[in-house]
Amino acid sequence: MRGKLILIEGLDRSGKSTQAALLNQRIANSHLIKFPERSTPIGQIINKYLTDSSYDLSDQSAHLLFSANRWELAKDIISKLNNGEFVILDRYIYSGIAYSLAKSKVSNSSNEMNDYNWLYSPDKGLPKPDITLFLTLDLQELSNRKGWGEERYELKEFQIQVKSCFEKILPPNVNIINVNNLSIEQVEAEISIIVTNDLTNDDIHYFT
Ligand code: FDM
Ligand code: MG
Repeated sequence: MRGKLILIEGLDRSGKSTQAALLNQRIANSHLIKFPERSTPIGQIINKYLTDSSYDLSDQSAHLLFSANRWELAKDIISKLNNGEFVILDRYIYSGIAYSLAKSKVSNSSNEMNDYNWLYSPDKGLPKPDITLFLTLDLQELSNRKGWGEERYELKEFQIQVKSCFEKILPPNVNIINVNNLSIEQVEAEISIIVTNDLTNDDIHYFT
């Protein structure tokens, strides 16, 4: 039996990485992959872009690099799944589309960055998660959360755009969890129910 591909997407400060790590601990035989994966050749460029504000890339280049970073790991993900291992993803293509789209809303950027099909097409062919969860926060709570960091995109105003872009682009079968008033344990329990209810066995799916 192949392993399952489980994606946890979410707003910054929603507890996404905490939940991805907890789920990874709970499932025997699973691997956690966080995107961007900063250690690869392309990941190193992305890391520089995110952490060094003087290192500028065109918006299109940055977008394509995030997708290329997923392609760097695609083979590895597929082979793990075929080996019966689970793979938990912390961010994936929906972050790719939502953040780029959000950029186009805050600056007068080019047509491509505002074009869903253009943004989506480099990810076509990547393995598609069996289960996608999206952790969201109310706008008010998003504004109240502390801990915005130093990296590119870690600005409250930009995050509000990101939320609205995620809401536009997420497909209907995504499991949305509003974490506003929930403890870490409560979110963990909700995720656990969704994941265990959804373990049918079929072939790996791909984005088309
Ligand atoms: N990000 C992440 C993107 O802009 N596009 C992508 O495809 C992905 C995967 O990178 F601001 C952004 C989202 C976030 C930044 O992510 C770094 P982490 O989760 O904070 O490391
Ligand atoms: Mg971050």
